[in-house]
Amino acid sequence: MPIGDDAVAGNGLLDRRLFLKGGLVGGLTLLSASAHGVERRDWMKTPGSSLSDEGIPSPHESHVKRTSIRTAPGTSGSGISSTPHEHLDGIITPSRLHFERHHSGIPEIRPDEHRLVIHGQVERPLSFSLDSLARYPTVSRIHFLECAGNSGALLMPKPIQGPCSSLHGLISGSEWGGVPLSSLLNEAGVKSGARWILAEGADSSVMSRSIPLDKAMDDALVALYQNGERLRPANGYPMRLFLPGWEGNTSVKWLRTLKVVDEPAMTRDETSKYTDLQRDGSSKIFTFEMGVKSIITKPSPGLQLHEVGVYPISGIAWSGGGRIRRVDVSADGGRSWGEAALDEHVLPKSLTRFRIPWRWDGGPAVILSRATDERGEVQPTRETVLGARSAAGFYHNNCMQAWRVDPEGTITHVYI
Ligand SMILES: Nc1nc2c(c(=O)[nH]1)N[C@H]1C(S)=C(S)[C@@H](COP(=O)(O)O)O[C@H]1N2
Ligand SMILES: [Mo]
Repeated sequence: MPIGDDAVAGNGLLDRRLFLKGGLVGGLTLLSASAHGVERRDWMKTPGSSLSDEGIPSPHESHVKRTSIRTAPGTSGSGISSTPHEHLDGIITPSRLHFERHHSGIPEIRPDEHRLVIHGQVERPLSFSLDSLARYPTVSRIHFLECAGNSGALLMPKPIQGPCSSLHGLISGSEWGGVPLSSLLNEAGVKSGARWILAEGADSSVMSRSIPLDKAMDDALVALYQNGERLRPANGYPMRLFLPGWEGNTSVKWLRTLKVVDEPAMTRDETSKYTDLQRDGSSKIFTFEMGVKSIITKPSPGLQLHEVGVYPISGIAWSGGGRIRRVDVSADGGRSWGEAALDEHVLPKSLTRFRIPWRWDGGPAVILSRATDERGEVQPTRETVLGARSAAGFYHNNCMQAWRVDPEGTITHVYI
């Protein structure tokens, strides 16, 4: 193994192409002389269990669950649950592990009684049942959904310790299927002069957001499907607005009305919440697009390195502005960088999986990743993000995340 020659950056980062050549961890998987593993195990000696009408994960994977469930005092349904990225791979989050954010729990909607109404400044107000909506031309697209509060903990004065999901679990990736909103708006006939749409959900918080008409006519969907099946109740059943690349809050779940209007309605979730407080006391408002960002999911806190040797570093990168162009990784706290390999599916406004091999020599290391999107936007440092912001703000943080690997192989969250 010509590891010395294959170094691309300091402290053991190796050429991403080594993964393609194979043989990197050969020493671990060499078949021993006793050929352990070839003998017939007990599960080969009797027929297996029966068929079932629903697939469930192996009981040996039962620890892979949504994590960090936190609710507002006095409620059981207003809060968050997080995607366990430290246990996942690829770019699609299984629906059962998609993060949740509810402002007043999950409504139990009877689909045959639910309607989507488009009204306000339109030529023809329309009301859709689930069945009538399903007859419109449908598309499916792979996109991330990220809460604006994701990674907000990194703006706290001291690094908060916890698994990757407790810091960055409010992002997930899915294939979303549904009707382009533009076709419904065209049918309703938007009157000239109208510029915004007020979207309202059917939960008891009646969550509402004002959406610029341009976005609604661009790539917005009324989503009915997630990862090939009907939306799950937690994610908006029977229908939700889905705005690719924009803060999760704008993707109004349990969508019931779209009112075409002249001006934003200045709802609670676009004034007192989801705005970015600045040091001078002003607030940035309507900062919809999620910035270019990446996190290393493996190795990460809670996972443990054992013997010295080669490990894959792997993570996810995404940008609300389009495709990921490249991801660089450092194993020496940002002094030197090596370019990671990107998995085959590099899609706009979608999670992109990156990987790079790393030879851990048993010494301390600080690993971090830095994404660049197709517009050339580069993931910023924590200092840059903090910039002019008030310390009280925590939304829309896309700063780089550093993990420290100590000589015992345990991993902690550090600021660099
Ligand atoms: N009606 C309604 N829509 C909503 C919410 C809500 O509480 N009610 N939460 C919003 C927030 S803050 C986010 S981040 C996303 C979360 O979507 P998910 O639960 O499917 O992950 O839904 C958004 N849409
Ligand atoms: Mo959110």
